[in-house]
Amino acid sequence: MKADVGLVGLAVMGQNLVLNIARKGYTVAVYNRTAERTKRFIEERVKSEKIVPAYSIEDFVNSLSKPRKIILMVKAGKPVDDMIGELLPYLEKGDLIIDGGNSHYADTDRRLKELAKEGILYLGMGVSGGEYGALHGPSLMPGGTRDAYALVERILMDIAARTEDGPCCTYVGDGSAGHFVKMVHNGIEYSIMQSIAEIYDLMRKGLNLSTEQIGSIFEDWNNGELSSFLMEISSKIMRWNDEETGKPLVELILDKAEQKGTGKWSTQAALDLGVPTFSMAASVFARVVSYYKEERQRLSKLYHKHLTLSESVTIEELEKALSLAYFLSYSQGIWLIHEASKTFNYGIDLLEVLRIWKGGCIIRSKMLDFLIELLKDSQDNLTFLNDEKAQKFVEERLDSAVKVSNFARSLAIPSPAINGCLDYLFSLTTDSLPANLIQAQRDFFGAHTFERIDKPGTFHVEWQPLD
Ligand code: NBP
Repeated sequence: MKADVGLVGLAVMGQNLVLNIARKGYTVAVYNRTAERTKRFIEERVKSEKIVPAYSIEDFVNSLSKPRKIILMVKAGKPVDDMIGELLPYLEKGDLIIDGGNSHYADTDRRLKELAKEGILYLGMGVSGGEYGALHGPSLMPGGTRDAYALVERILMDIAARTEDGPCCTYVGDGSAGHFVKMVHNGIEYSIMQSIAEIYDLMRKGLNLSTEQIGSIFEDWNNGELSSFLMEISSKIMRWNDEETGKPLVELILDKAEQKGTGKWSTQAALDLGVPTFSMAASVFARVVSYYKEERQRLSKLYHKHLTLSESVTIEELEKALSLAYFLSYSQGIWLIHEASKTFNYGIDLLEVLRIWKGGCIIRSKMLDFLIELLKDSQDNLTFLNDEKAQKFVEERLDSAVKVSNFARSLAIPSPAINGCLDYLFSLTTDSLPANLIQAQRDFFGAHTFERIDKPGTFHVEWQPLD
């Protein structure tokens, strides 16, 4: 009997996704570039006959029922092109390749076009939820043609996470829509993670709370409006003690944050599309600067920041500040997705995007229900801010967020994500910005012209004699 679906790439994500698919009753053929990894997987984790290993591309492709459906879970970038190149000679028109990795959306568009010429269907699918999600139900963000999606809709719906609103999978849109949405999902993730990290930093350095105490507070918060996957894991991390030393492990972890690129790509896309994702960009830079550990160590001995301490903050104020940061992180991301959908004709339904983020994925949170409510009220409320309920929500938390920001500033504790969120909000809700001076400066040195507020037209002034 032929397999229903094939999967290439048996690292963390691939293995768990295969087990998930097989548990849902499908037969899966598996292949990995390094045969040893396939053997180990079969020996150590596979108990079901529904998972069939293949040790050559030809055997793998031949073991699949037609039209063939092949999920790639290999490292993003060249490995995806390499695998497609190896598969192509054995595929037939109408077969489907699904790239489930974190590919850059421009690569997905290129591959879609190249494969369409060969008659091969292609989906770029965001998969969120890490290894646990892959095994127990991820949030799936497939994009490409509807024909291609129709071939695998049932399987994807079956393996996705479920909430009371249905499976966390939807046809996201045309072209690279799925990978774009997954990329921005990760951009939001960067902003929320950084905001949580900043609050933790303030709690330990500003309020002198122990890691244990911070863990209890995070646990409490996870039962309230901050209820979310990232809050839940942060509370667990705070309570995790190192076996060897008995100390909280988090305090023993080197403060150099790694990144794989999706936050940077989101920021690059935001710059290209003209969307002011202040805190997303700041969170990428926060990871970048963390990497300069030796430089930071040297300079920290040189600079003694004798600042005037601002009024301290309460736990409730920290909670409100973080809640506002969550809200504004989603706001930036949804706006960015909307702008991309317009520019690239993705045809994305933002309500569906919010819905499929409710389960399985890293940025799942209780707040998504509130955002869905706001967007349902007015479909063009892309920042969520154009709504009385949102206005009330923001105003109830703003004082606290500003107090938190001031407290952090006065202690010289960096808080780029929280400040990025505040600058995003303040900039968007300020009628008069100092961009008038920027325009005057541009006209002064470059004759770039300006508009006026008191009459129509384009103006230029000879600010200084040329000779
Ligand atoms: P990795 O991103 O670490 O990739 C390892 C896999 O890629 C192995 O199967 C490896 O085969 C294969 N591979 C490489 Br590397 N180069 C190859 C090539 N030239 N040809 C064929 N195969 C090649 O694995 P992962 O962490 O499971 O992630 C898979 C994808 O899912 C990535 O795009 C990742 O960004 C994305 N993703 C990961 C997570 C997560 O939590 N890890 C979450 C969501 C999405 P080998 O065994 O022969 O070296």
